[in-house]
Amino acid sequence: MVSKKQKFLTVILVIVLAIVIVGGVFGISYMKGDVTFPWQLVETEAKREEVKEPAKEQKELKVTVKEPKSTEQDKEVAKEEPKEEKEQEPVKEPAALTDGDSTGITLDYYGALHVEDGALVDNTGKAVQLTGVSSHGLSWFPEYVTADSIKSLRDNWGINVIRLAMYTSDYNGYCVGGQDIKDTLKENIDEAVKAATDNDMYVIIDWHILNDSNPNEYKSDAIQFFGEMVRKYEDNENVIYEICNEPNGDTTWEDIKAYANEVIPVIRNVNKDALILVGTPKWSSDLDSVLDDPLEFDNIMYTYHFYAGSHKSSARNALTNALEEGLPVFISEYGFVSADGDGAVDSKEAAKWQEVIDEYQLSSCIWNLSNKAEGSALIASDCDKTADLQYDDLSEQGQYFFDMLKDNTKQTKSNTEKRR
Ligand code: IDC
Repeated sequence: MVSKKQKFLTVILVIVLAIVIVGGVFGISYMKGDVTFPWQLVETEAKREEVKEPAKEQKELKVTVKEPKSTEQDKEVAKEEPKEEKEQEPVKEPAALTDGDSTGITLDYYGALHVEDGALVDNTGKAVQLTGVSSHGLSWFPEYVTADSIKSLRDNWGINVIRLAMYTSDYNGYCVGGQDIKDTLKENIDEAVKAATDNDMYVIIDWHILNDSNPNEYKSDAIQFFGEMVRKYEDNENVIYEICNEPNGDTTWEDIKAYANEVIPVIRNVNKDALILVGTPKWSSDLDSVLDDPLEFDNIMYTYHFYAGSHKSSARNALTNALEEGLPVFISEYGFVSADGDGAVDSKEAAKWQEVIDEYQLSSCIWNLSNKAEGSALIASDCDKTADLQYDDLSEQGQYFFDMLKDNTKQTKSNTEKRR
């Protein structure tokens, strides 16, 4: 016989077993995350929103960084945001500008420049040496003076100056091409000055007279042009004004002096400290005439140009004589090829010129940043790239210059160490 009590205990046991089995199955499912209680639904939605948010930010961030013509405000935002991006998830840097071959150096930026005792110095009186490139004519090859190209010169070559050769009379020159050409040239200059400033580089605005042998021919244009430039770049301590490239033909130092005495005050009235370069007779090679009768302004340097394939020891002597006399000289244009801008590198003469540049710590710009099919172009004529160049993209002179930058820096460093 089964007692009432036993029946009752059996029922209880069955109920307890059922609870244990159901509870166990439910517990395992809960652990696996298959069960969501109604009160958890609100929380889950909130979490999903949190996950979505950063993705939205990343998308916007990429747009901001890629935008080339960002305003100052945009730039600040762009500067701040990458930090956040890195914390969330490492994303590849936007289109790198440092993919080209590199000299591995970065030449110094010195701030405002002055001329003291025939030499270029910074605010503390420390010697300054600028080393860089000259553009070809801005109307011919504007694609090499863009923000990307200039940034890459700084990142890959390490140089600290670019000269903007704006022809006045040759091919679509400033004084002969009409208003549209004038406007375009000024836009090119503006982009280049901004890029140079952004990359801690000096920039020379070069009034590139050539077939108009005498700077007085377009003097009134020059006065108007430099007046406009100096107002625009009054606060840019990195802008250098070259008021005439290469006077030639029968232009005398007296002619140049008369021109300089009118143009220099136009610049100095706005920026009393601007560094100004003045061309010299005979394609900027006659320093003797200047020594006899220099200009009466401060912060002036006279230009001397050489092409190693054509100009040799007598030209070097003329330069070193003037330097020994204390004349401030800036090599605003030179080449290791012939004076017609073509031919092969004369490496024997080039090395001798380089010794003079090193010994006197001269500032210089090599002619020219383009891929024109001529020996002086730094880029091979079959290369269309305007930034991030590989060594193979360079011409013979381009490779020679690139190697020289590397070697020279080693040399300068070891000299500095020796002096300590
Ligand atoms: C040359 C260019 C060449 C261009 C020519 C225009 O290399 O492509 O067709 O000008 O006349 C200078 C001048 C510079 C010359 C350069 C080479 O300042 O404008 O460039 N040179 O001839 N002085 C000495 C040499």
